[in-house]
Amino acid sequence: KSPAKKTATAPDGGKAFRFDVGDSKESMKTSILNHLRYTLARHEENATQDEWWTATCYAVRDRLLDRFMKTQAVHHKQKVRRAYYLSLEYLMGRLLINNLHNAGLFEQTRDALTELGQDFNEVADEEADMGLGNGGLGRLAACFLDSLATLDLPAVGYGIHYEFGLFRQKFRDGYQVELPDNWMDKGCPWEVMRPNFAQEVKLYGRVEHQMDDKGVFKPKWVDTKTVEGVPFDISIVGYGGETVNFLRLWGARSSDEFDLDTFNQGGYTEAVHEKAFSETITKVLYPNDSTESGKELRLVQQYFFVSCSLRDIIRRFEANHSDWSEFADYNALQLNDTHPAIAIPELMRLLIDEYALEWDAAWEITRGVCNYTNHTLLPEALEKWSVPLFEKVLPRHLEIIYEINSRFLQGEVEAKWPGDDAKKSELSIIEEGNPKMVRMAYLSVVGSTKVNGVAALHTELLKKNLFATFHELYPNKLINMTNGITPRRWLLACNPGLSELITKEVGDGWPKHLDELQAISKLADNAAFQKKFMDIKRANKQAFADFVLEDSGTEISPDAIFDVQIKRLHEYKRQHLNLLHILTLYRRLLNDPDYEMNPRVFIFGAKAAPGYALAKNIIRAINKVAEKVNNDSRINGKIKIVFPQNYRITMAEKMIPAADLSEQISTAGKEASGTGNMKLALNGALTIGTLDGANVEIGEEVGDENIFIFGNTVEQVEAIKSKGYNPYDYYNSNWELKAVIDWLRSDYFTPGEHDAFAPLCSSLLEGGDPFLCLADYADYVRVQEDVDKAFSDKKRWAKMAIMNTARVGKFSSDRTIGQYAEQIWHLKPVQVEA
Ligand code: B1N
Repeated sequence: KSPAKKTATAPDGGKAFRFDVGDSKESMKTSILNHLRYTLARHEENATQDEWWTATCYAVRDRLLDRFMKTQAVHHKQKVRRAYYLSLEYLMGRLLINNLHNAGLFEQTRDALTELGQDFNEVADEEADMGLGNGGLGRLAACFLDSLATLDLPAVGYGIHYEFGLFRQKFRDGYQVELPDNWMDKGCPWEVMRPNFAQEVKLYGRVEHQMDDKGVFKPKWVDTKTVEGVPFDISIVGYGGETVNFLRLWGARSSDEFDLDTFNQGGYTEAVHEKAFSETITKVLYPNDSTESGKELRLVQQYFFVSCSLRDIIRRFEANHSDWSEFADYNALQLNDTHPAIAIPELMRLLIDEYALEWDAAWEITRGVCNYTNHTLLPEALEKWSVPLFEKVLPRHLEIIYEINSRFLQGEVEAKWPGDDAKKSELSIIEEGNPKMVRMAYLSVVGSTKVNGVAALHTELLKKNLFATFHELYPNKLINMTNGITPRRWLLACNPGLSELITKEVGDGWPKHLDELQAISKLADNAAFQKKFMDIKRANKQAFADFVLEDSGTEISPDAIFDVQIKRLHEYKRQHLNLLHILTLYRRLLNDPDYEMNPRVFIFGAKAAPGYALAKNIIRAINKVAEKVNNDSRINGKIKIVFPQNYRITMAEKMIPAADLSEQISTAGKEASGTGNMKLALNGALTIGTLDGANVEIGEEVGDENIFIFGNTVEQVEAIKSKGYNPYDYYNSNWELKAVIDWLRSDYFTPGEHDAFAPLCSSLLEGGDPFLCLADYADYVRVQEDVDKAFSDKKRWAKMAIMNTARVGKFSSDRTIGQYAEQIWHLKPVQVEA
């Protein structure tokens, strides 16, 4: 839509009509009260706490929108090059406190609310997490948005406005139960709905090849269904800076045009049914982390948001440019895993079918702008769509993919390996079989300029295994971009005590330059600093203990080791190996009441995919062992297990500052990177981990003496497997291991209920222990004893913890995004002056 006809500008330039959007405490107070009254229609005397929260968010949003409009005007005027991050997931968590910190409004707003008679923390606690992601991949996207804005990079995030985010988790009799996450039930004051930027998307139908006036057959996609995508924009404010980028999330609604057709045929009920279908597209986030199920609705979701986003990007390009040959100069796309990989054939289709470009020109543009991040080597997580499903949902895209594939195989592959049919079938985007499958990872590699892994080891494994032959063909395409985390959320906001201490020592530059934390390493031996550092840790542990007591009635002592494993529940992450260690200690304590160990609290946070039976069985096992252990007076509270329900970003923000020990115990070669490992180390937790993912690089940074490494390496895992791994070899030769597995097999933890953990136990034995828990058990238990010894030496532990915080500056997502900007996007910062 074009702008409304211009009316005369107000004589004072419009100032008189503006809200007071000043940054002072008094301005904030006025804004909050105004929003209570004029947005929420409430008098401050009877406003509820969640209304205070809403009004506060609106007051903050006003200030962000001012800067947003300024930023976008500068970007538009300077015709900047932009990066577009396409992701099916954004795990944003709460926004209020982080927006306040980043915008420089924290103290004023806190004091304003206090003076208005409100408890600031309670008001902030009203906010529901924006849980539009599963785990690490979605949280990485959220950290990247924070860094992009902080580094003044012109960027837009695109995704889906799910009505329901990741399910809410409850435990009943130890079982995980899933409930809907109605995250918008109080509304979402951060977002701005922009119906004027709506887009239409076509799906289904069939392709006709019609002759044009020049006698050339042209494809025509007909009999399609149409769905409308409406954008919801969320401002993303960078730390301290003036740049405000945005996250644009598409919600689906039925298009009038489509409804009308059906109405006209008299099909009122059918029309309403179809309308409901349209709206299901963005109803719910698929709750799978690292497992793909090939569901039609998921493909529809992917195509829906990609098509809306590409049309939006093209609209923005056309506002400033008319020459398609410039498209790649102004736009860089990043595909967050293969979930948005349909962008490759969709951009080809738009350019060829709708903008009449030739294939070669379209391909040069498409491959020139697309880049792909791989996040996993797990075969079950590699997306493949069946050809018949593709043909049904996106028939024209299937044709284009076949064409891409045939040009790739007959062109590039034939040129490199002439006459080699084995190479062609190996690299083919279409996997032969019944049915044939479209390999989205291969499509992504072929259609991208750069492909990156997310940690050094992961990238090496991509080169050696999954993409080995592609790496031969395109030796410069595969690069590494080690993941990172935003220090604003994961230290400044979540750990105010430690932040304040660090700022006192090294100044206030560290949230933007995390390497400056190095400076505290010289204090690692200083007794006074150690005391301050560990006092803060203790206070954080006490705060978490208070939360646990209130949440579940379990009492835990802040003097114990807080041993934390927080991540999605998956066999490869090996929460069950952790459980075997717990059972080992429990057994030792029962056999020998004088068994010497520091008291430990084992803390878990994890959701299992609803259809992942074994993961759910592991959750129940942990919960049932917890019930027993926590109530066993014989062990004097030496072991406690807490597993709070509904782990999410907000809970991670409580757990991470309180952690002493960070469990990063995946089977070597399976965890692409991990990012929780970085958050925990930054907050002074020591890592016990395998040489997997980013653990390797954390070890390089903090030094061997400040990390607990155990277990088989990738090479050793390969060797064990190729010899023919037999878990019984370990089970039969380690009596303690045998005892704890047999214990779990008995009904000791579920009296009267037999075989409660049969799925777990048989996966470890008869099932062949696919993730080598038994092979790593003995070394894990041994290194856990080292941990216990180290903890007994308070000075040594404090020094190690300080060294962790001091030396993990590399893992700021600012470093990661700086590398993407330089090596992939060729993107320069754009200053938006105050
Ligand atoms: O991505 C994170 C990494 O730090 C983790 O190691 C990695 O496991 C995680 C399908 C995934 N890989 N793949 C997924 C998520 C949702 C889905 O539907 C796969 N998540 C990861 C960030 O790089």
